[in-house]
Amino acid sequence: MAQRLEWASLDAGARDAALQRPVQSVAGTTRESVRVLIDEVRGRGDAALREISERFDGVAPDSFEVTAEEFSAAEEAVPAALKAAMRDAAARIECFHRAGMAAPYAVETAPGVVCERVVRAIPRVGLYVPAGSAPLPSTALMLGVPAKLAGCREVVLCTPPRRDGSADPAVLVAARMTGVHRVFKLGGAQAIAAMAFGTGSVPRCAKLFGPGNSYVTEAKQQVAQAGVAAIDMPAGPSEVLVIADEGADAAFVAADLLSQAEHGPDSQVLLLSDSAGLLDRVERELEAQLAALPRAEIARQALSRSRLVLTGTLDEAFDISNAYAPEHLILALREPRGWLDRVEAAGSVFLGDFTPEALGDYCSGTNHVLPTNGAARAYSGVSVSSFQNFVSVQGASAEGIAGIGRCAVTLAEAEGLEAHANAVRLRLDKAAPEASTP
Ligand code: HSO
Ligand code: ZN
Repeated sequence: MAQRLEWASLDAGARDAALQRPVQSVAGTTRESVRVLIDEVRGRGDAALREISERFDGVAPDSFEVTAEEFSAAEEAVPAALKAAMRDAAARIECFHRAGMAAPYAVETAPGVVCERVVRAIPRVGLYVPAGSAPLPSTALMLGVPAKLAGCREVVLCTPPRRDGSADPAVLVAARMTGVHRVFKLGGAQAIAAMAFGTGSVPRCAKLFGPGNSYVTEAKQQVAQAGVAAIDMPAGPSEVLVIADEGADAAFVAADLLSQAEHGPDSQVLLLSDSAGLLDRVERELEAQLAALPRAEIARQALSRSRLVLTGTLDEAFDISNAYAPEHLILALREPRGWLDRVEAAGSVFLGDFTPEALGDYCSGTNHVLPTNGAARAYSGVSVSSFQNFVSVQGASAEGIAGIGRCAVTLAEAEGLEAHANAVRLRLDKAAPEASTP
């Protein structure tokens, strides 16, 4: 079960160790086999995809692309209640993401000089929706909704085929609901390679999004490093950090820790509290609730590497959390909003006893594709702007260059870049002869 620690009794080394994520280093063999897979797909396209899918998924479909008939069958197969919940969630995700969209703007920085920023959708993007130990239709919503709001011309989605060669029907329904244009039954590193390089059947995408296992993550990293496709963010196993006070509900806290732990054996779970009593109660609750979980084995493995830490104060807990920069941060505190200013780095924050992470995972409206492995120090979760580029624009009139041209000439001369200076002087001669010489 979880490891109990008392922060005050740990030296610097032990504190570092307590905040260590478990082995992040990708085995050299994984790196090498991903490199080989990518090379095969780049070199031989669909033929390689067929062989690799046969090898890893046990199916080699003639066509990877999901057909209109398959979409219709999926609509039939998914229960009405699930479809309604997906529509409901999609509407709230859209509501929140629309409100955060960047607007173009223009400023006159000097008389006759106008600078603007315009927003352009990335024309073709690739989404990856995993289906490993659990298919995740919610991830299709989290990626599909902002892609659509951004206005991407073509949204491509890859999701692994099941043994019988079909795709998960709920993932297909979610994809269609958000207006994804083309879905391919492809998984793993081969799906990433296909979207990055393009094959006969899969179109080449400029940016790739979404979570996945270590092969998918490594493949995204490799295509990004090679400059072939951009990626949303570096990814690792999912993680949650809970800061709880004496008044927190131990059953709620334990349930939140377990909902993270059931994602996978490598999930990260941390609980910080200034109350030893609360930590005791949560420990008992974890045992009790774990027994009833279908994925208890997975959760138990994750919990074995998790930590319940007693801090001197809540303030100290925030210092620890900021150093760790968790993907999810739950504030099981009496005045959660009052502590928000203390949060420096986190993917997504959950305020108070009635905001479990599971709400954000599915349907509060925020995105669940978030920075892991400490990336929250410098990366943000997926939003509409993840699917857009911002292009700056400037226009100067004759009056404009007359006013600011000298500034450019002085800087150009200081840098010894005479052609730069000349490009400005020539205009100044025409626009404002009196301003062209100092
Ligand atoms: N907690 C996961 C997202 C998810 N949970 C999907 C359930 N389904 C990573 O943020
Ligand atoms: Zn989750």
